[in-house]
Amino acid sequence: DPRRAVCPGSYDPPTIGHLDVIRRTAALFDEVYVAILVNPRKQGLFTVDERVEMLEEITADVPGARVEAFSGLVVDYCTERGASALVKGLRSATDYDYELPMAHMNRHLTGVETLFLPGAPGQVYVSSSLVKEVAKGGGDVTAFLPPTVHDRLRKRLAEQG
Ligand code: COD
Repeated sequence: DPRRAVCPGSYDPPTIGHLDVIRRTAALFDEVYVAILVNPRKQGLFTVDERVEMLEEITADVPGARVEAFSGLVVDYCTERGASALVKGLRSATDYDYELPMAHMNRHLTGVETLFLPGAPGQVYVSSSLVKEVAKGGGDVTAFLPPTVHDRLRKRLAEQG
């Protein structure tokens, strides 16, 4: 059976930090499901369909990567896809404190394991929300986004005026 991992997130928008985690996961597993959480209560800057498109574009050259949206519990998504591990990027102790209870809960629920990869050094202070805030204010965020994502962000912010 192929070894499958899931990299879940909001990806609003996906960053170079996210892509680094996805690439490194792909190097360790046969297949990687990049799973975008559909959260009806939280409206993003990008629609879920737009996030799927962006992630498909930036992972086109990543072997074994597939992009999908999911709703509900991430453990149920893992079971449906036959994935034995969740892989998450770790930026700081704050990420760890936030992620550890979920890792325990998810293992309790189905036995799925959570693996943490330390974030790429130049990207660990970056989050999707920080990138959006800085870009809205006119700051340069090219160092943190794949070029195609950067283009889309500029267009979206221009549309919003
Ligand atoms: N470098 C390295 N890692 C990064 C970076 C970066 N620059 N930026 C983000 N990451 C990591 C984050 O630490 C996170 O692990 C992942 O990438 C995704 O980040 P985001 O911001 O896109 O997504 P989040 O944190 O909003 O996603 C949360 C989940 C969707 C993973 C989580 O809420 C979830 O699994 N929800 C599903 C519902 C569920 O099962 N809930 C019960 C859990 S017990």
